[in-house]
Amino acid sequence: MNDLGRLEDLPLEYRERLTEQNLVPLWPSLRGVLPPHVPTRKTAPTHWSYQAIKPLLLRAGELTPIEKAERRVLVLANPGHGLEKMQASAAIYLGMQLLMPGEWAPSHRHTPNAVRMIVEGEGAYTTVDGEKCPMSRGDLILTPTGLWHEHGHDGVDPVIWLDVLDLPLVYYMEASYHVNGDRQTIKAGEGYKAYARGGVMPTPVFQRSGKRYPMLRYPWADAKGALEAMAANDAALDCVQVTYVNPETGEDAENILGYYALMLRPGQTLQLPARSPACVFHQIEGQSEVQIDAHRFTLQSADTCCAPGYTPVTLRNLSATEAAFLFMADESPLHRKLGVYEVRA
Ligand code: 1HN
Repeated sequence: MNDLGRLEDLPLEYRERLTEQNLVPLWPSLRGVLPPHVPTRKTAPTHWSYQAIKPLLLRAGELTPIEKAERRVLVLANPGHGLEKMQASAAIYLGMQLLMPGEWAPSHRHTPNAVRMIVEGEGAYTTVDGEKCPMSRGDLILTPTGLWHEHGHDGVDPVIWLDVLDLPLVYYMEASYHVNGDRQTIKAGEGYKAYARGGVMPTPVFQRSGKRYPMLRYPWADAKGALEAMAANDAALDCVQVTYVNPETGEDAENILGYYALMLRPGQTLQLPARSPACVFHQIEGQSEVQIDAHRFTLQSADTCCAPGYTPVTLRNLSATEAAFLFMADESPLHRKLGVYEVRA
């Protein structure tokens, strides 16, 4: 590979004339934006401990009333991007949100897509597009682009969940904005009940609904049941994984980020190949070790970590007797749509 000319090789007077005309020579920066073989990644392997987050989040509950926060969230920020960027990866935002009993997070909609993975507490709910979605540990609730959503809490203990959004990407695209709305009227009919069985789906007039988001809540009991059935059905199956999909089409549940649940059998080590998208792991049940390059993290219950793209990841269940369950989010739908998705053996 030949060395390309540097900026300093050019006469100062010439560089100034370029600047005056809002012009920049490409060749001094070409290798920077187009490095050989492997992209430059700011996404650093990073681990966030739930045990460390929880007291700080509860303190935020005392320091900042919900009316002053709208959404009371501590953002899981990747130091590789700079904490102020509020990014876990190029396209993924992560935050831990707290709702106290009786609190109300008012209705709004926005262009970024979101999901929440419920971590702790009972009695809270999100109303999405008029559907009341109860929140229980391990449930996944979608709030896709443009859909009204608000959170309420009729229980007695604090409720905490993990928010996953494609905000960094949508913001970078200069397409991120929100609209505030009125309290929603709750409609009858719950997608997670109607679409609760994978092999059959509602076709009331011999037709699928054709809705882009027919199912908004994915109960943990169903996802876990699917994983356990898969594991029992094929003892040789290495990667016991399900994808959260649109139950009518089998397509990814949302347009930009992909969501998955994974089971590690007792004592199992699972090697994931290097793939172009960055990826997030969140421990729903059990304990796992995650190896990303030279970094090794222990994920205790409700811990979260992220891995850059183009990097192999090894997961290990730390229990020899119990299965471990992880929630994953990644940038695969985005990479596939853009035609840059890669798996490297
Ligand atoms: C948002 O709308 C929620 O509705 C949570 O709970 C986190 C982070 C950035 C932008 C919008 C929510 C968010 C958010």
